Amino acid sequence: MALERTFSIIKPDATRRNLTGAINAKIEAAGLRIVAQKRVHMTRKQAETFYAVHKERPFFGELVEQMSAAPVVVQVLEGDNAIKRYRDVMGATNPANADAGTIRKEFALNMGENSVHGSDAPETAAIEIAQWFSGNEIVG
Ligand code: 3AN
Repeated sequence: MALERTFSIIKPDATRRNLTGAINAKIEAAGLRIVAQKRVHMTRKQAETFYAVHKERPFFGELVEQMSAAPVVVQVLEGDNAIKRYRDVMGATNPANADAGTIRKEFALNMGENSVHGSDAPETAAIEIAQWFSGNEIVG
């Protein structure tokens, strides 16, 4: 198995409800190591840049609004097949379709306020990590 890194965000709906520790417990129980972490309040511009791939989608404005409305926790997670492993523990985008035991099943409020983000491929993981962390902030 390949040791990988993925990028994670604990979103405003979760930080507001004081769920950072509960979500980190699920991340660690899934065998992922939190090798970098910081709490930031995204500007609208940062949220627009981060989600630029979705800019034509009808929910883009709402997504940017939600992501910049309150602090988030950005993280780098490391482990065997970290990208898929984290997607599995996150659960489906729509919490109604998420498997039991996943973060979104337990904590997400709806499709938009779904508590966590995780990279979907190695290329996006590398880009997203570099957007938020410099090399010396990641300690594996
Ligand atoms: P995922 O986060 O599961 O990879 P994406 O990449 O399709 O899902 O969507 C990015 C984010 O956009 C989601 N986490 C969610 O916050 C929001 N989103 C996606 N689809 C919808 C939708 N139909 N309505 C509202 N928000 C959405």
